[in-house]
Amino acid sequence: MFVDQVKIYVEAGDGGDGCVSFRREKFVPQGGPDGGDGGRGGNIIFEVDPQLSTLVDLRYQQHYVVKHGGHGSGHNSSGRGSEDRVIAVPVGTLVRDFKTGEMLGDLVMPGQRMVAAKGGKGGRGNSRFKTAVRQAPVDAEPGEPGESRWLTLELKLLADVALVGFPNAGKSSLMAAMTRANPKVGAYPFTTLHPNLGVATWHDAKRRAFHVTIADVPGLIEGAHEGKGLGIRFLKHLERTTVLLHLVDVSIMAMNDPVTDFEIIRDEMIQYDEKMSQKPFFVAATKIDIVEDSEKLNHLRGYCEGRQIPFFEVSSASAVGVQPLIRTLGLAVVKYRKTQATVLKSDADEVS
Ligand SMILES: Nc1nc2c(ncn2[C@@H]2O[C@H](COP(=O)(O)OP(=O)(O)OP(=O)(O)O)[C@@H](O)[C@H]2O)c(=O)[nH]1
Ligand SMILES: [Mg+2]
Repeated sequence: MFVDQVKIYVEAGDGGDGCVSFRREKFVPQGGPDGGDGGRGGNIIFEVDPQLSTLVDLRYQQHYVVKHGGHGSGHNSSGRGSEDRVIAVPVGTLVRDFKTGEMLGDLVMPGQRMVAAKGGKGGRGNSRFKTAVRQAPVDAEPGEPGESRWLTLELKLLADVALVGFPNAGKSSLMAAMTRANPKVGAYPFTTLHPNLGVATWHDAKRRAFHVTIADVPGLIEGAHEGKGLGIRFLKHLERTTVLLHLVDVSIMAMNDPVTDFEIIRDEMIQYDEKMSQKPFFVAATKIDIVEDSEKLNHLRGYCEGRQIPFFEVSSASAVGVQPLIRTLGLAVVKYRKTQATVLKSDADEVS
């Protein structure tokens, strides 16, 4: 099951209480204070696990509570700290405070961690309160309470390339041809009900391997931005992809004019979010192994050439055109990553 929004409760451990105790030994009259400190309460931590692609595990478990740190005891023994609880989340998880809506974190890098609720410090035992003039303090601190709150987690996929198009355009088939992913393919609309992720690999002239993450998004239809079909729910996953690859069926299976198909999808995305118009995008004509007369293909090619839109022809069935497409997408993504790195660097320069 694909789940991209959950609400969870996190409660970190309270710190253990400090202890009030005095040394009692047969030949040591009036032994001083020896109450130990409480242990710290464990934190609740989110950690990005690149293997995950949904928040489904958090749908089934909603409450995360860490137990308190151990209390201090006599003989100056400190309480044990309680262990942190680590919750694995997928790449692209946004964390918000449920009550205030405040954005607390954006977890984008594999292995990245964020403290979701901080454990309380242990209280000090009475041996810490001894001074020259107070030889027998009877005070000790209680442990600090651990942080607790309700959080909303929202997944917005972070893929380099998203495959977009009408149902049946051939998105999942191309995904299967480009990556090791094995999405469901079917000769009926809306075979794909949630986004799938896969990784395509290509090599540059020096045989260095590059990886490009690809998202196969459920088919869009006219009115998607208003919720038609599978609608808006999945359009949000396109917000954070770098490159959009429009797939347009030009084969004998296609019902409509390919240029109209392309324009409808492009329009839907821009109506959903104006920023989509700024993303680099490519067009690929699909299923070219079953093109009978080339009218549709030529029409789409002419349209793209006239507008300087990078245009490709592919067949997932025969793998024609797939490798050059991966390479071009890869180069576009690498170029984008470089500009991002420069942007980040110039930000850093400004700060320093
Ligand atoms: N001959 C041929 N058939 C293809 C090719 N690509 C896809 N098809 C067929 O087209 C139909 C739809 O393919 P899918 O890959 O499921 O299309 P989709 O865009 O993922 O569809 P939805 O998930 O419903 O949006 C299936 O019957 C595929 O077998 C191709 O390159 N050549
Ligand atoms: Mg599909």
